[in-house]
Amino acid sequence: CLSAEEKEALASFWAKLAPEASVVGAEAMFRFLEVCPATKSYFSHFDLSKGSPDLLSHGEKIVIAIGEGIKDLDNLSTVMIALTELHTNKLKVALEHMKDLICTIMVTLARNYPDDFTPECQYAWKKYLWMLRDVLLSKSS
Ligand code: ZNH
Repeated sequence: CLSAEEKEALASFWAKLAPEASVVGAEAMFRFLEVCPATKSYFSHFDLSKGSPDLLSHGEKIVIAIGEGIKDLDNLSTVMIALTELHTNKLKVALEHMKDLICTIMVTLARNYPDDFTPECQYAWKKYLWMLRDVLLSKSS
């Protein structure tokens, strides 16, 4: 569970990240596909070259969804209901792949926001993204 300080840290980080959602999201996706090449088959209909329009658009969707969660941390499973259905039941995303994406997202945040991504902030992000992972990969249906 997140403390009030951690929620605040995520909210203020989100204010910086939101305007750059597509560029930062595309970088995270490009890294993810290099670090976890087995997942390229999920995106065979995309242009997977660095900074491609497909990666910008998909990266933005992922980052915006992360932001929707930050705005409503106490209701994460409700906010994510459609994305849980997609990732758990339709795509059947593996836990290992979800972990690799979370890792590449954190590396991308650290690289783009070196001053803001303090160890305390990283801890809050880790806790939040692990909560999100558990919600997106719920086994409840
Ligand atoms: Zn995912 C999709 C988010 C992880 C795979 N995604 C998606 C979307 C979103 C997301 C928002 C869109 C939806 C619509 O359109 O409706 N994801 C997300 C997040 C995360 C994720 C937030 C974490 C954190 N995913 C993931 C992983 C994978 C995936 C790990 C693999 C492995 N997704 C996916 C796919 C899709 C998605 C395949 C579809 C794409 C297209 O478009 O086709």
